[in-house]
Amino acid sequence: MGGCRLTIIAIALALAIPLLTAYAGSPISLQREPAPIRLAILHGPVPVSGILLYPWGPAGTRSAPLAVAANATLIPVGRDYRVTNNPDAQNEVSVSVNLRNGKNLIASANDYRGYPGLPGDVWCGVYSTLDGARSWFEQLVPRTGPLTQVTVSGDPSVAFDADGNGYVTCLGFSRTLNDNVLTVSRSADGGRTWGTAVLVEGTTPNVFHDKPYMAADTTAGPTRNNVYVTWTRFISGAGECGNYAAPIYFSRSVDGGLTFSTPTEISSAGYRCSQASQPAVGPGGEVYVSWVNGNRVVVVRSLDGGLTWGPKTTVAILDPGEVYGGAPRTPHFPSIAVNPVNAPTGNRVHLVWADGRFGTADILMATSVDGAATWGPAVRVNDDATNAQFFPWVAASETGKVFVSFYDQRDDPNGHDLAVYVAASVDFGASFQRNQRASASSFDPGTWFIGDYNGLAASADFAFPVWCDLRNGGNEEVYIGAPLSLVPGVPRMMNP
Ligand SMILES: [Ca+2]
Ligand SMILES: [Ca+2]
Ligand SMILES: [Ca+2]
Repeated sequence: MGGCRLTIIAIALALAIPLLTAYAGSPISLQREPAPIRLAILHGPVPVSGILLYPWGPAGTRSAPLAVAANATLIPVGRDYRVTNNPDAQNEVSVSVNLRNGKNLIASANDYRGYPGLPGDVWCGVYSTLDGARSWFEQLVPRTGPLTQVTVSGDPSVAFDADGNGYVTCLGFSRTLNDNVLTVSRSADGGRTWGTAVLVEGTTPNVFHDKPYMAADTTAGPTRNNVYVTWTRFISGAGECGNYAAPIYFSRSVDGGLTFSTPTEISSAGYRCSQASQPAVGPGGEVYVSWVNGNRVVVVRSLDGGLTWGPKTTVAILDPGEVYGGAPRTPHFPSIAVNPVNAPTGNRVHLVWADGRFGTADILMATSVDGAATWGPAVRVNDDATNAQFFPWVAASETGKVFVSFYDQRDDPNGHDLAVYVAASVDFGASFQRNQRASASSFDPGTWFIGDYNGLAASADFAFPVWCDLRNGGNEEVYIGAPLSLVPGVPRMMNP
């Protein structure tokens, strides 16, 4: 078991750090991810189309939800939209929906078009829509503030706060120097224009910051509009992972992204071989963070906006299975969502991950009914028993619906090509309706790097899954599934 765990950790490190390189002079020597680009095509600056009038109401109001009849769920079925349209690759997608305008979403990805005029091969891409995902405005996170120090950036994630301000994290570094900055930029116009990047953590000797993720507090309580960022610090030298340590760090902004707090560690002894953290906020402003420590899925909670943290709880010991034998790689990152609507017996916290315990990789979900103190049994979300499912994400909407999205090989007779499916629950995760396909076509991932995860946002009765797609002749693009048709609820218990 020990040897197995070490192997898993080693794989997690090598696989989960896409944007790292062994920069000269650094004691950290980490594998650079296989860049999927064939040609570095530089292009002119992305135009910004002027000032946008706010399509939503005054601060503090929310749009009328795009809801349909009670007990019916509208989720994408075979209708998707192209978010990016660029010959270079995009992958590792994040998405968030504006609670004050359900047709305004922002998405982000590693965007291998690179920043105009720089030798770097990848930059944080950020995309916005105002028409419910039909059309998208593509741009790169402006190279401002601390990002001017670096030539490469990636691992972006996005969030909207309660007032409709958008945020994007961006991890900047250099392939040849020891520059390494973690930043957040803010947009007050739905993602069309972005302010100056603000530093969360800068270059630190012997440390590489990796895989940030973010969440914003959209509650009406005292922590409303707090912005939370978590990430992994890979620290070279002796540590719990042999010759390095990988603790999880946390920072927050309480002033709308103008400043961020001094980063603090939220892992501890026994939890410093970690990766893939994700913060989430509960209806009372509770802050949860999930991550994977070796093959252990862990959650920690704060009840004071991230100042202090309770004990770690173990959700599950995942059974990882490599779907493609490493090409493309399929790490097993968990995802967390807290239902903003309480079930009749209390709040629900959901964790999903890909797991091989039932044979082929499946999407499992565990739910906590006591604020992540204890966890219920793992429930299989996918209703296909013979093919592989992986790269899950979970989101819960302000009407209490729970959605899970994932890659799925079920539509390929050879069990190889990938489609995207969504599972929806209208009973706080106790059961799921039959899975609905969200992608219009399957694609062959070949040996490309398809990222380490996809994303999902939920709004009222709608799910917006985003993913990396290779249907366009080997041109990786970001796609999104968006609402199309009414699907009557078909309750179905999915306990395997
Ligand atoms: Ca990454
Ligand atoms: Ca399966
Ligand atoms: Ca592309």
